[in-house]
Amino acid sequence: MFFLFICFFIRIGRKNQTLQGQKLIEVNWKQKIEELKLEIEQYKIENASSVEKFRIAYLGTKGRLKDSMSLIAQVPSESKKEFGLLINDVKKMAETKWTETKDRYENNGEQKSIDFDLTAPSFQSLSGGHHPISIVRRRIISIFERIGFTVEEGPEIEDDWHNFTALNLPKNHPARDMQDTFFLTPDLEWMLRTHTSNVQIRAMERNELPLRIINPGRVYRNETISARAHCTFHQVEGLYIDEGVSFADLKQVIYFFAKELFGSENIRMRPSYFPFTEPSAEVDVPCFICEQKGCNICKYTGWVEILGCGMVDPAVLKNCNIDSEKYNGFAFGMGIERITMLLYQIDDLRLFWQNDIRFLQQFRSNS
Ligand code: 2NL
Repeated sequence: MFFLFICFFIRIGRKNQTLQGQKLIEVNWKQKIEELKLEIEQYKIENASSVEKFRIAYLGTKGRLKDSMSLIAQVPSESKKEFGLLINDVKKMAETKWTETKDRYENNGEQKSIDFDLTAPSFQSLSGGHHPISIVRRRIISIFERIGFTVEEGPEIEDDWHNFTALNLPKNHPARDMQDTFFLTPDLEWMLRTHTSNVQIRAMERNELPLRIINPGRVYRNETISARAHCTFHQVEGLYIDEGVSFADLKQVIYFFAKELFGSENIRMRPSYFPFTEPSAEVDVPCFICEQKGCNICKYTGWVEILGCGMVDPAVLKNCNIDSEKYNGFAFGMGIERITMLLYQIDDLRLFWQNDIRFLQQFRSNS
């Protein structure tokens, strides 16, 4: 009996011992977390480098918080939840302290010491601009659009029919010699177009009349490059086909164009020759380089040519299956380079191709 009594007391004692031990550990982990919390609160962050030091010390992979997590092994299971909540709070607190101080020091604090004049003028941004040929092409197009012409484009590689034959320039016709052509095939069937008239032939072949089109584009001629000539250049041609179109209509369109582009109707029309128009004319404007006193640009005539035009030859209409008894019309063509040179007083055509920024930037403000 006595033995049992003793045993009973020993058991109670042990139980008390373990209870006391558990309490000890509990106090221990709670205390550790409280200490860590206090430490974090009191940590002084005074510059950007201590922000990083703080992060490594407390939030890093080998930091104090990670370390404290391992305490969980010693925490009795009924307190594990409480432990989790507590350590999470401390972690959140450390993270807030870190992000807030990081923002403060990295965005403002340390930059104040950077030697930079905030009042200095900003760097000039480089704005692009259009090439002078594009500026003038767009101006020409917009003038004709205002009187009902629509833009149409076509191929730069063309066959004999659309570039020559349909335009009243049959094979072996001497007028073909006026245009030195880049042929692409030995049978001379394919070539780089020598003018944009090919687009107009293609438009007329569609037989949707009346027709009022403007055709800008790049054209090619086998010429030696000089200040006045280039093997690649740009044209704008126009075509108007309807019933009862007269030369007076052509003249009015040209007057309107001259007034809009050059600001004056003071133009001169001279009789001329083109294989595809009859009658034909060339249009001159007063030489504004020398103010008609005479210079080598106007070849001492006081006038410079800006375009060629005429009434479309009935043979051309027939080639496109248009009834030339019912329909007629006019056509005109101009070189964009030539007009640009006149408008901006440029004396060397090669400047358009050299892409020299000192030349191009003079046109920057224009659209
Ligand atoms: C010039 C002269 C011209 C035409 C082009 C044309 C087109 C067809 C029918 C008749 Cl489809 N004519 N185009 C007419 C007269 C002159 O260009 O000096 N160009 C730079």
